[in-house]
Amino acid sequence: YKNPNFWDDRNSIVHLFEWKWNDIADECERFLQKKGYGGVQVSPVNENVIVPNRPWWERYQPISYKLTTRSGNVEDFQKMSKRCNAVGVRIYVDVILNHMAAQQNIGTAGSTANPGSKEYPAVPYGPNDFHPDCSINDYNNATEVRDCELVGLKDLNQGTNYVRGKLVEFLNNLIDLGVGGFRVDAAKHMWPEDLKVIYNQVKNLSVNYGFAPGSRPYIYQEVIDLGGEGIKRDEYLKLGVVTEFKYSANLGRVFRGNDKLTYLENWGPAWGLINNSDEALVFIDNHDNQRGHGGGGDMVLTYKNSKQYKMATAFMLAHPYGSTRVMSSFDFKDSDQGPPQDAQGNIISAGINNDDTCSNGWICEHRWRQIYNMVVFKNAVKGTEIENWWSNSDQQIAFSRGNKGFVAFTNWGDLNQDLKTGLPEGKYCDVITGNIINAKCTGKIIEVRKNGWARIELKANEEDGVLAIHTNARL
Ligand code: LM2
Repeated sequence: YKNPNFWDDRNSIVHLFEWKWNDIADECERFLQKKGYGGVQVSPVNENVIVPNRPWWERYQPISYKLTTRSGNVEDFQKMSKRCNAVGVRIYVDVILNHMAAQQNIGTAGSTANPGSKEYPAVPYGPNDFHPDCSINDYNNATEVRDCELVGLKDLNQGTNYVRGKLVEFLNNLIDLGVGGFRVDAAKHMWPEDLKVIYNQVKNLSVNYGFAPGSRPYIYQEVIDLGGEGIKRDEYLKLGVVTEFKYSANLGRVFRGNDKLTYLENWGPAWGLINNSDEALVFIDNHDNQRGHGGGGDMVLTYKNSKQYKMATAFMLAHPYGSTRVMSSFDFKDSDQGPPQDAQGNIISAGINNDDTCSNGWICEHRWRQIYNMVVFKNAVKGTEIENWWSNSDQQIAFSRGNKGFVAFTNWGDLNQDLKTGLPEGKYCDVITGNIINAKCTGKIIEVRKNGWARIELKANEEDGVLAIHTNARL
Protein backbone atom coordinates (compact mmCIF):
# COMPACT_ATOMS: atom_id res chain seq x y z
CA TYR A 1 0.00 0.00 0.00
CA LYS A 2 3.05 2.22 0.04
CA ASN A 3 3.80 2.38 -3.67
CA PRO A 4 2.04 5.19 -5.55
CA ASN A 5 2.42 3.26 -8.82
CA PHE A 6 3.71 6.30 -10.64
CA TRP A 7 5.25 6.12 -14.08
CA ASP A 8 9.08 6.21 -13.86
CA ASP A 9 9.56 9.81 -14.91
CA ARG A 10 6.92 11.18 -12.57
CA ASN A 11 6.51 12.42 -9.00
CA SER A 12 4.04 14.21 -6.75
CA ILE A 13 0.30 14.13 -6.40
CA VAL A 14 -1.58 17.33 -7.12
CA HIS A 15 -4.83 17.84 -5.23
CA LEU A 16 -7.24 19.34 -7.76
CA PHE A 17 -9.64 20.33 -5.00
CA GLU A 18 -13.28 20.50 -6.21
CA TRP A 19 -12.36 20.16 -9.89
CA LYS A 20 -14.81 18.48 -12.27
CA TRP A 21 -13.87 15.15 -13.82
CA ASN A 22 -13.97 16.43 -17.40
CA ASP A 23 -11.67 19.30 -16.51
CA ILE A 24 -9.23 16.97 -14.77
CA ALA A 25 -9.12 14.79 -17.89
CA ASP A 26 -8.22 17.88 -19.94
CA GLU A 27 -5.65 18.95 -17.36
CA CYS A 28 -3.93 15.54 -17.41
CA GLU A 29 -3.49 15.77 -21.15
CA ARG A 30 -2.73 19.44 -21.66
CA PHE A 31 -0.58 20.11 -18.59
CA LEU A 32 0.11 17.53 -15.88
CA GLN A 33 1.81 14.92 -18.06
CA LYS A 34 4.08 17.56 -19.58
CA LYS A 35 5.33 18.75 -16.22
CA GLY A 36 5.89 15.27 -14.85
CA TYR A 37 3.12 15.13 -12.26
CA GLY A 38 2.53 11.58 -11.06
CA GLY A 39 -1.12 11.73 -10.06
CA VAL A 40 -4.17 13.69 -9.01
CA GLN A 41 -6.02 13.57 -5.71
CA VAL A 42 -9.67 14.15 -6.52
CA SER A 43 -12.41 15.37 -4.22
CA PRO A 44 -14.83 12.77 -2.82
CA VAL A 45 -16.56 10.95 -5.67
CA ASN A 46 -19.59 9.47 -3.94
CA GLU A 47 -22.95 11.09 -3.35
CA ASN A 48 -23.07 13.75 -0.66
CA VAL A 49 -25.84 15.69 0.99
CA ILE A 50 -26.62 19.06 -0.59
CA VAL A 51 -26.02 21.82 1.97
CA PRO A 52 -27.56 25.27 1.40
CA ASN A 53 -25.07 27.74 -0.15
CA ARG A 54 -22.98 24.74 -1.20
CA PRO A 55 -19.93 24.92 1.14
CA TRP A 56 -16.96 22.79 0.04
CA TRP A 57 -17.42 20.60 3.11
CA GLU A 58 -20.76 19.18 2.00
CA ARG A 59 -18.67 16.61 0.13
CA TYR A 60 -17.52 15.19 3.47
CA GLN A 61 -21.12 14.18 4.26
CA PRO A 62 -21.85 11.03 2.24
CA ILE A 63 -25.34 9.66 1.81
CA SER A 64 -24.60 6.82 -0.61
CA TYR A 65 -21.85 5.23 -2.71
CA LYS A 66 -23.42 6.29 -6.00
CA LEU A 67 -20.77 8.09 -7.99
CA THR A 68 -22.59 11.32 -8.74
CA THR A 69 -21.42 14.64 -7.34
CA ARG A 70 -20.95 18.19 -8.52
CA SER A 71 -17.72 16.98 -10.17
CA GLY A 72 -19.60 14.65 -12.50
CA ASN A 73 -21.12 11.19 -12.78
CA VAL A 74 -19.68 7.72 -13.15
CA GLU A 75 -19.30 7.99 -16.94
CA ASP A 76 -17.37 11.25 -16.54
CA PHE A 77 -15.24 9.63 -13.88
CA GLN A 78 -14.41 6.64 -16.03
CA LYS A 79 -13.51 8.82 -19.01
CA MET A 80 -11.24 10.90 -16.80
CA SER A 81 -9.58 7.82 -15.40
CA LYS A 82 -8.95 6.41 -18.89
CA ARG A 83 -7.57 9.65 -20.26
CA CYS A 84 -5.36 10.41 -17.26
CA ASN A 85 -3.95 6.88 -16.98
CA ALA A 86 -3.26 6.88 -20.71
CA VAL A 87 -0.86 9.81 -20.27
CA GLY A 88 0.66 8.39 -17.08
CA VAL A 89 -1.25 10.42 -14.51
CA ARG A 90 -2.79 8.33 -11.72
CA ILE A 91 -6.05 9.09 -9.91
CA TYR A 92 -6.30 8.88 -6.11
CA VAL A 93 -9.72 9.23 -4.52
CA ASP A 94 -10.48 10.94 -1.22
CA VAL A 95 -12.61 8.25 0.45
CA ILE A 96 -14.80 8.81 3.49
CA LEU A 97 -15.06 5.53 5.32
CA ASN A 98 -15.54 6.92 8.82
CA HIS A 99 -19.00 8.36 8.74
CA MET A 100 -22.18 9.35 6.94
CA ALA A 101 -23.97 12.70 6.64
CA ALA A 102 -25.25 14.58 9.66
CA GLN A 103 -27.33 17.10 7.76
CA GLN A 104 -30.80 16.34 6.41
CA ASN A 105 -31.40 17.03 2.74
CA ILE A 106 -31.51 15.36 -0.66
CA GLY A 107 -28.20 14.09 -2.08
CA THR A 108 -26.28 14.93 -5.25
CA ALA A 109 -27.56 11.73 -6.91
CA GLY A 110 -31.12 12.37 -5.75
CA SER A 111 -31.08 9.93 -2.83
CA THR A 112 -32.73 10.69 0.46
CA ALA A 113 -31.64 9.76 3.97
CA ASN A 114 -32.63 10.36 7.53
CA PRO A 115 -29.52 11.08 9.56
CA GLY A 116 -31.64 11.63 12.68
CA SER A 117 -32.56 7.95 12.71
CA LYS A 118 -29.31 6.86 10.97
CA GLU A 119 -31.07 5.59 7.88
CA TYR A 120 -29.37 5.77 4.49
CA PRO A 121 -31.55 3.58 2.27
CA ALA A 122 -29.47 4.16 -0.88
CA VAL A 123 -26.60 2.09 0.61
CA PRO A 124 -28.51 0.74 2.61
CA TYR A 125 -27.33 1.48 6.17
CA GLY A 126 -29.53 1.48 9.24
CA PRO A 127 -29.04 2.36 12.91
CA ASN A 128 -27.29 -0.95 13.69
CA ASP A 129 -24.44 -0.07 11.36
CA PHE A 130 -23.36 2.86 13.52
CA HIS A 131 -21.77 3.43 16.91
CA PRO A 132 -24.11 4.75 19.61
CA ASP A 133 -24.50 8.55 19.92
CA CYS A 134 -21.71 10.39 21.70
CA SER A 135 -19.44 13.23 20.70
CA ILE A 136 -15.67 13.54 20.61
CA ASN A 137 -14.39 15.89 23.26
CA ASP A 138 -11.25 14.27 24.65
CA TYR A 139 -8.50 13.61 22.10
CA ASN A 140 -6.53 11.72 24.74
CA ASN A 141 -9.22 9.07 24.81
CA ALA A 142 -8.60 6.84 21.78
CA THR A 143 -11.89 4.96 22.14
CA GLU A 144 -13.87 8.16 22.21
CA VAL A 145 -12.03 9.51 19.14
CA ARG A 146 -12.82 6.31 17.23
CA ASP A 147 -16.28 5.39 18.47
CA CYS A 148 -17.92 8.78 18.90
CA GLU A 149 -19.07 11.35 16.35
CA LEU A 150 -16.65 13.77 14.70
CA VAL A 151 -18.46 17.12 14.47
CA GLY A 152 -21.76 15.24 14.76
CA LEU A 153 -21.20 13.06 11.66
CA LYS A 154 -22.88 9.64 12.04
CA ASP A 155 -20.11 7.26 13.02
CA LEU A 156 -20.06 4.02 11.06
CA ASN A 157 -19.05 0.87 12.93
CA GLN A 158 -16.32 -0.68 10.78
CA GLY A 159 -16.22 -3.58 13.24
CA THR A 160 -19.19 -5.25 11.55
CA ASN A 161 -18.89 -7.49 8.50
CA TYR A 162 -21.75 -5.72 6.84
CA VAL A 163 -20.18 -2.26 7.00
CA ARG A 164 -16.80 -3.66 6.00
CA GLY A 165 -18.44 -5.33 3.02
CA LYS A 166 -20.10 -2.12 1.86
CA LEU A 167 -16.86 -0.15 2.16
CA VAL A 168 -14.87 -2.81 0.31
CA GLU A 169 -17.50 -2.88 -2.44
CA PHE A 170 -17.19 0.91 -2.79
CA LEU A 171 -13.38 0.78 -2.97
CA ASN A 172 -13.42 -2.15 -5.41
CA ASN A 173 -15.80 -0.28 -7.64
CA LEU A 174 -13.28 2.57 -7.79
CA ILE A 175 -10.47 0.13 -8.56
CA ASP A 176 -12.52 -1.25 -11.45
CA LEU A 177 -12.74 2.34 -12.66
CA GLY A 178 -8.95 2.59 -12.76
CA VAL A 179 -7.91 4.48 -9.63
CA GLY A 180 -4.35 4.11 -8.30
CA GLY A 181 -5.22 4.43 -4.64
CA PHE A 182 -6.95 6.30 -1.87
CA ARG A 183 -6.63 9.15 0.58
CA VAL A 184 -8.41 7.79 3.63
CA ASP A 185 -10.29 10.65 5.23
CA ALA A 186 -10.36 10.79 9.04
CA ALA A 187 -8.35 7.55 9.40
CA LYS A 188 -7.50 8.43 12.98
CA HIS A 189 -11.21 8.15 13.79
CA MET A 190 -11.27 4.47 12.81
CA TRP A 191 -9.62 1.46 14.46
CA PRO A 192 -6.42 0.33 12.69
CA GLU A 193 -7.52 -3.31 13.09
CA ASP A 194 -10.71 -2.60 11.15
CA LEU A 195 -8.91 -0.69 8.43
CA LYS A 196 -6.45 -3.53 8.05
CA VAL A 197 -9.24 -5.99 7.34
CA ILE A 198 -10.82 -3.61 4.84
CA TYR A 199 -7.57 -2.86 2.98
CA ASN A 200 -6.73 -6.55 2.75
CA GLN A 201 -10.08 -7.31 1.14
CA VAL A 202 -9.62 -4.71 -1.56
CA LYS A 203 -8.65 -6.09 -4.96
CA ASN A 204 -5.48 -5.43 -6.94
CA LEU A 205 -5.30 -2.41 -9.25
CA SER A 206 -6.82 -2.87 -12.67
CA VAL A 207 -4.52 -4.13 -15.44
CA ASN A 208 -6.97 -2.54 -17.88
CA TYR A 209 -5.66 0.87 -16.83
CA GLY A 210 -1.99 -0.03 -17.17
CA PHE A 211 -1.18 -1.20 -13.65
CA ALA A 212 1.22 -4.12 -13.38
CA PRO A 213 -0.45 -7.39 -12.38
CA GLY A 214 -0.55 -7.75 -8.60
CA SER A 215 -0.26 -3.99 -7.87
CA ARG A 216 -1.82 -2.90 -4.61
CA PRO A 217 -3.57 0.45 -4.22
CA TYR A 218 -1.52 3.31 -2.76
CA ILE A 219 -3.15 4.11 0.57
CA TYR A 220 -2.37 7.33 2.39
CA GLN A 221 -4.23 7.82 5.59
CA GLU A 222 -5.19 11.15 7.01
CA VAL A 223 -3.94 11.03 10.59
CA ILE A 224 -3.43 14.38 12.26
CA ASP A 225 -0.73 13.76 14.85
CA LEU A 226 1.12 16.85 15.96
CA GLY A 227 1.98 15.05 19.20
CA GLY A 228 0.36 14.97 22.62
CA GLU A 229 -2.78 13.00 21.76
CA GLY A 230 -4.04 9.51 22.55
CA ILE A 231 -3.64 8.30 18.98
CA LYS A 232 -0.25 8.05 17.27
CA ARG A 233 0.47 8.08 13.55
CA ASP A 234 2.67 4.98 14.09
CA GLU A 235 -0.43 2.83 14.65
CA TYR A 236 -1.33 3.52 11.02
CA LEU A 237 2.14 3.24 9.51
CA LYS A 238 1.80 -0.53 9.75
CA LEU A 239 -1.09 -0.30 7.29
CA GLY A 240 0.02 2.26 4.74
CA VAL A 241 1.35 5.76 4.25
CA VAL A 242 0.39 8.55 6.67
CA THR A 243 -0.11 12.26 6.06
CA GLU A 244 2.68 14.06 7.95
CA PHE A 245 1.09 17.16 9.46
CA LYS A 246 4.30 18.07 11.31
CA TYR A 247 5.84 18.70 7.91
CA SER A 248 3.26 21.33 7.03
CA ALA A 249 3.30 22.94 10.49
CA ASN A 250 7.09 23.09 10.89
CA LEU A 251 8.01 24.12 7.38
CA GLY A 252 5.37 26.85 7.54
CA ARG A 253 6.87 28.14 10.76
CA VAL A 254 10.39 28.14 9.31
CA PHE A 255 9.53 29.87 6.05
CA ARG A 256 7.38 32.43 7.85
CA GLY A 257 10.67 33.47 9.38
CA ASN A 258 10.01 32.16 12.90
CA ASP A 259 12.98 29.84 12.67
CA LYS A 260 16.25 29.94 10.76
CA LEU A 261 16.61 28.27 7.39
CA THR A 262 20.02 27.00 8.49
CA TYR A 263 18.28 24.63 10.94
CA LEU A 264 16.83 22.76 7.94
CA GLU A 265 20.20 21.04 7.49
CA ASN A 266 18.81 17.99 9.29
CA TRP A 267 15.21 18.27 8.00
CA GLY A 268 13.59 14.85 8.32
CA PRO A 269 13.21 12.40 11.22
CA ALA A 270 15.41 14.66 13.40
CA TRP A 271 12.52 17.13 13.31
CA GLY A 272 10.10 14.49 14.56
CA LEU A 273 8.95 13.49 11.09
CA ILE A 274 8.06 9.88 10.24
CA ASN A 275 11.24 7.79 10.17
CA ASN A 276 10.83 6.21 6.80
CA SER A 277 10.57 8.84 4.10
CA ASP A 278 8.47 6.61 1.81
CA GLU A 279 5.79 6.32 4.48
CA ALA A 280 5.23 10.06 4.78
CA LEU A 281 2.83 11.95 2.53
CA VAL A 282 4.08 15.53 2.80
CA PHE A 283 2.57 18.89 1.87
CA ILE A 284 2.80 22.59 2.63
CA ASP A 285 -0.96 23.00 3.08
CA ASN A 286 -4.07 20.93 2.46
CA HIS A 287 -7.70 21.80 1.80
CA ASP A 288 -8.43 21.85 5.53
CA ASN A 289 -5.51 23.61 7.13
CA GLN A 290 -5.26 26.27 4.41
CA ARG A 291 -8.58 27.59 5.78
CA GLY A 292 -8.07 26.89 9.48
CA HIS A 293 -9.89 23.52 9.51
CA GLY A 294 -8.06 20.32 10.48
CA GLY A 295 -4.56 20.27 11.98
CA GLY A 296 -1.57 22.40 11.28
CA GLY A 297 -2.09 25.51 13.32
CA ASP A 298 -1.73 29.14 12.37
CA MET A 299 1.75 28.76 10.89
CA VAL A 300 0.56 26.94 7.77
CA LEU A 301 1.54 28.75 4.57
CA THR A 302 -0.92 29.12 1.70
CA TYR A 303 -1.19 30.86 -1.67
CA LYS A 304 -2.15 33.96 0.28
CA ASN A 305 1.50 34.36 1.35
CA SER A 306 2.76 33.64 -2.10
CA LYS A 307 6.49 34.43 -1.78
CA GLN A 308 7.03 32.26 1.28
CA TYR A 309 4.64 29.65 -0.06
CA LYS A 310 6.65 29.25 -3.25
CA MET A 311 9.87 29.02 -1.25
CA ALA A 312 8.50 26.36 1.08
CA THR A 313 7.11 24.41 -1.87
CA ALA A 314 10.43 24.65 -3.70
CA PHE A 315 12.21 23.37 -0.61
CA MET A 316 9.75 20.46 -0.35
CA LEU A 317 10.29 19.49 -3.98
CA ALA A 318 14.06 19.97 -3.87
CA HIS A 319 14.45 17.89 -0.72
CA PRO A 320 14.48 14.08 -0.96
CA TYR A 321 12.25 13.50 2.09
CA GLY A 322 8.66 12.28 1.66
CA SER A 323 6.08 11.63 -1.03
CA THR A 324 5.07 15.10 -2.07
CA ARG A 325 1.60 16.53 -2.63
CA VAL A 326 0.95 19.90 -4.23
CA MET A 327 -2.22 21.76 -3.26
CA SER A 328 -4.31 23.42 -5.97
CA SER A 329 -6.92 25.77 -4.56
CA PHE A 330 -9.79 28.04 -5.44
CA ASP A 331 -9.72 31.54 -4.00
CA PHE A 332 -11.75 31.98 -0.82
CA LYS A 333 -12.64 34.78 1.55
CA ASP A 334 -14.43 32.81 4.22
CA SER A 335 -13.60 29.30 5.31
CA ASP A 336 -16.94 27.71 4.35
CA GLN A 337 -17.11 29.09 0.82
CA GLY A 338 -17.41 26.47 -1.90
CA PRO A 339 -15.72 26.46 -5.31
CA PRO A 340 -16.59 29.00 -8.03
CA GLN A 341 -20.19 28.23 -8.96
CA ASP A 342 -23.09 29.67 -10.90
CA ALA A 343 -26.53 30.61 -9.56
CA GLN A 344 -27.72 27.00 -9.93
CA GLY A 345 -24.77 25.73 -7.91
CA ASN A 346 -22.89 24.21 -10.85
CA ILE A 347 -19.13 24.38 -10.48
CA ILE A 348 -17.55 26.84 -12.94
CA SER A 349 -14.47 25.42 -14.67
CA ALA A 350 -11.08 27.05 -14.33
CA GLY A 351 -10.21 29.19 -17.31
CA ILE A 352 -6.65 28.94 -18.61
CA ASN A 353 -4.70 32.14 -19.33
CA ASN A 354 -1.96 32.51 -21.94
CA ASP A 355 0.72 32.49 -19.26
CA ASP A 356 -0.56 29.07 -18.01
CA THR A 357 -2.23 30.50 -14.88
CA CYS A 358 -5.95 30.10 -14.14
CA SER A 359 -8.94 32.41 -14.06
CA ASN A 360 -12.57 32.28 -12.81
CA GLY A 361 -11.52 32.21 -9.17
CA TRP A 362 -9.16 29.26 -9.39
CA ILE A 363 -5.65 29.70 -7.98
CA CYS A 364 -4.03 26.66 -9.64
CA GLU A 365 -0.81 26.72 -7.62
CA HIS A 366 0.23 23.65 -9.63
CA ARG A 367 0.44 25.91 -12.70
CA TRP A 368 2.73 28.49 -11.10
CA ARG A 369 6.08 28.31 -12.87
CA GLN A 370 7.98 28.30 -9.58
CA ILE A 371 6.00 25.23 -8.50
CA TYR A 372 5.64 23.12 -11.66
CA ASN A 373 9.29 23.67 -12.54
CA MET A 374 10.24 22.19 -9.18
CA VAL A 375 8.18 19.09 -10.02
CA VAL A 376 10.30 18.92 -13.17
CA PHE A 377 13.39 19.43 -10.98
CA LYS A 378 12.39 16.58 -8.67
CA ASN A 379 12.18 14.22 -11.63
CA ALA A 380 15.54 15.44 -12.93
CA VAL A 381 17.37 14.76 -9.64
CA LYS A 382 15.77 11.39 -8.90
CA GLY A 383 18.10 8.98 -7.11
CA THR A 384 20.50 11.62 -5.77
CA GLU A 385 21.14 12.78 -2.22
CA ILE A 386 21.74 16.19 -0.69
CA GLU A 387 25.32 17.35 -1.18
CA ASN A 388 27.22 20.61 -0.98
CA TRP A 389 25.09 21.97 1.86
CA TRP A 390 25.86 25.62 2.51
CA SER A 391 24.34 28.16 4.83
CA ASN A 392 25.21 31.58 6.19
CA SER A 393 24.21 30.20 9.62
CA ASP A 394 21.04 32.21 9.39
CA GLN A 395 18.33 32.75 6.75
CA GLN A 396 20.23 31.66 3.63
CA ILE A 397 20.83 28.09 2.50
CA ALA A 398 21.85 26.21 -0.63
CA PHE A 399 22.37 22.58 -1.54
CA SER A 400 22.76 20.29 -4.49
CA ARG A 401 21.11 17.01 -5.36
CA GLY A 402 24.15 14.99 -6.34
CA ASN A 403 25.49 16.44 -9.58
CA LYS A 404 22.07 16.97 -11.12
CA GLY A 405 20.42 19.93 -9.43
CA PHE A 406 21.14 22.88 -7.18
CA VAL A 407 18.93 25.27 -5.18
CA ALA A 408 19.55 28.38 -3.10
CA PHE A 409 17.20 30.28 -0.79
CA THR A 410 17.22 33.57 1.04
CA ASN A 411 14.59 34.47 3.58
CA TRP A 412 16.52 37.52 4.80
CA GLY A 413 19.07 39.77 3.09
CA ASP A 414 20.78 39.62 -0.29
CA LEU A 415 22.58 36.44 -1.21
CA ASN A 416 25.68 37.02 -3.30
CA GLN A 417 28.14 34.18 -2.99
CA ASP A 418 30.44 31.85 -4.82
CA LEU A 419 28.91 28.44 -4.12
CA LYS A 420 29.69 24.87 -5.05
CA THR A 421 26.78 23.65 -7.16
CA GLY A 422 28.13 20.15 -7.84
CA LEU A 423 26.94 20.51 -11.46
CA PRO A 424 29.00 19.98 -14.61
CA GLU A 425 30.42 23.09 -16.23
CA GLY A 426 27.93 24.98 -18.35
CA LYS A 427 25.20 27.58 -18.57
CA TYR A 428 21.95 26.83 -16.81
CA CYS A 429 18.55 28.48 -16.84
CA ASP A 430 17.16 29.33 -13.40
CA VAL A 431 13.79 27.59 -13.58
CA ILE A 432 12.30 29.81 -10.87
CA THR A 433 12.64 33.06 -12.83
CA GLY A 434 12.18 31.57 -16.27
CA ASN A 435 11.81 28.78 -18.76
CA ILE A 436 13.83 27.73 -21.76
CA ILE A 437 11.88 28.86 -24.80
CA ASN A 438 13.36 28.41 -28.30
CA ALA A 439 16.72 27.50 -26.72
CA LYS A 440 16.76 30.79 -24.76
CA CYS A 441 16.31 31.24 -21.04
CA THR A 442 13.65 33.81 -20.13
CA GLY A 443 15.04 34.12 -16.60
CA LYS A 444 18.44 34.29 -14.90
CA ILE A 445 21.35 32.43 -16.43
CA ILE A 446 23.81 30.77 -14.05
CA GLU A 447 27.31 29.94 -15.24
CA VAL A 448 28.81 26.93 -13.56
CA ARG A 449 32.61 26.89 -13.86
CA LYS A 450 34.85 23.87 -14.54
CA ASN A 451 35.19 23.08 -10.85
CA GLY A 452 31.43 23.13 -10.26
CA TRP A 453 31.40 26.52 -8.54
CA ALA A 454 29.17 29.40 -9.61
CA ARG A 455 28.31 32.94 -8.63
CA ILE A 456 24.85 32.84 -7.07
CA GLU A 457 22.89 36.05 -6.69
CA LEU A 458 19.49 36.30 -5.08
CA LYS A 459 18.36 39.64 -3.75
CA ALA A 460 16.01 40.10 -0.83
CA ASN A 461 13.66 42.26 -2.88
CA GLU A 462 13.28 39.84 -5.80
CA GLU A 463 9.88 38.42 -6.57
CA ASP A 464 11.08 34.97 -5.49
CA GLY A 465 13.40 33.96 -2.67
CA VAL A 466 14.70 30.86 -4.38
CA LEU A 467 16.87 29.93 -7.35
CA ALA A 468 17.03 26.47 -8.95
CA ILE A 469 19.07 24.92 -11.73
CA HIS A 470 19.29 21.35 -12.99
CA THR A 471 20.92 19.33 -15.74
CA ASN A 472 17.71 19.05 -17.79
CA ALA A 473 17.52 22.83 -18.10
CA ARG A 474 20.99 23.46 -19.44
CA LEU A 475 21.56 25.91 -22.25
C1 LM2 B 1 -11.59 15.33 7.44
N1 LM2 B 1 -10.54 14.73 7.76
O1 LM2 B 1 -10.44 13.97 8.80
C2 LM2 B 1 -11.68 16.23 6.27
O2 LM2 B 1 -10.41 16.48 5.73
C3 LM2 B 1 -12.42 17.46 6.69
O3 LM2 B 1 -12.46 18.38 5.63
C4 LM2 B 1 -13.81 17.04 7.16
O4 LM2 B 1 -14.51 18.12 7.79
C5 LM2 B 1 -13.75 16.00 8.24
N2 LM2 B 1 -12.64 15.14 8.21
C6 LM2 B 1 -14.98 15.12 8.13
O5 LM2 B 1 -14.91 14.39 6.94
C7 LM2 B 1 -15.24 18.97 6.93
C8 LM2 B 1 -15.29 20.36 7.54
C9 LM2 B 1 -16.29 20.43 8.69
C10 LM2 B 1 -17.64 19.92 8.23
C11 LM2 B 1 -17.42 18.46 7.78
C12 LM2 B 1 -18.69 17.78 7.33
O6 LM2 B 1 -13.98 20.71 8.02
O7 LM2 B 1 -16.42 21.81 9.08
O8 LM2 B 1 -18.56 19.98 9.28
O9 LM2 B 1 -16.51 18.44 6.67
O10 LM2 B 1 -19.29 18.47 6.27
C13 LM2 B 1 -19.81 20.62 8.98
C14 LM2 B 1 -20.00 21.85 9.87
C15 LM2 B 1 -20.06 21.43 11.34
C16 LM2 B 1 -21.20 20.44 11.54
C17 LM2 B 1 -20.99 19.25 10.59
C18 LM2 B 1 -22.12 18.24 10.67
O11 LM2 B 1 -18.92 22.74 9.65
O12 LM2 B 1 -20.30 22.59 12.13
O13 LM2 B 1 -21.13 19.95 12.90
O14 LM2 B 1 -20.90 19.71 9.24
O15 LM2 B 1 -23.35 18.84 10.35
C19 LM2 B 1 -22.31 20.10 13.68
